[in-house]
Amino acid sequence: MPTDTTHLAFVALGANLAAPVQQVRTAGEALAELPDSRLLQLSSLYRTAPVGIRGQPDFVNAVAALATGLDPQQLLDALFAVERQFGRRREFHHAPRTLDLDLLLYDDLVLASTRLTLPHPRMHLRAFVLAPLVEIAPLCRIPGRGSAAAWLPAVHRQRIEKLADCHQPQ
Ligand code: PH2
Ligand code: MG
Ligand code: MG
Repeated sequence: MPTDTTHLAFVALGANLAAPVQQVRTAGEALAELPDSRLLQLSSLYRTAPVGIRGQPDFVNAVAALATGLDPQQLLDALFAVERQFGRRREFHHAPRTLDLDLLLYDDLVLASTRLTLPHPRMHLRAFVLAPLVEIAPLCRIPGRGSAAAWLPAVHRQRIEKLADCHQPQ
């Protein structure tokens, strides 16, 4: 349970290797176990075309909302630790990954440090972030960019498909 001051953070989950649906689902469970934090919501899972890279398998993406008492750097470290648990190796920029966890938003904080830029600098250009984010937080605003939902038309050419909910019969 978050203690102290609670902050609202949004985290993007992505995987495109080794059973990505399972990876993202299990990663959602791992986020629920983060120290001093509570998982508020996990979006549906989406199958998405790779953006900015060629010749890689489709991704599975989702977005989580967390209440957390961690500060942004502590939260980033905790996310990297989960990535490592899932066997992530940082081989090269944009290498295929078993699990990628990106901190998108932390309250309405604007930050540019060597390790962390908030809001995530490309989140408003990516359907695989915007669609799950708007699903769980329709009124979400991106500091400096305005309403997240208002960016959706700009990314409508990026292929994205919501996967059936796991509890629904197939
Ligand atoms: N992540 C990237 C680059 N491209 N494309 C999709 N569809 N999903 C991702 O999670 C993704 C990407 C860099 O982390
Ligand atoms: Mg990423
Ligand atoms: Mg990342």
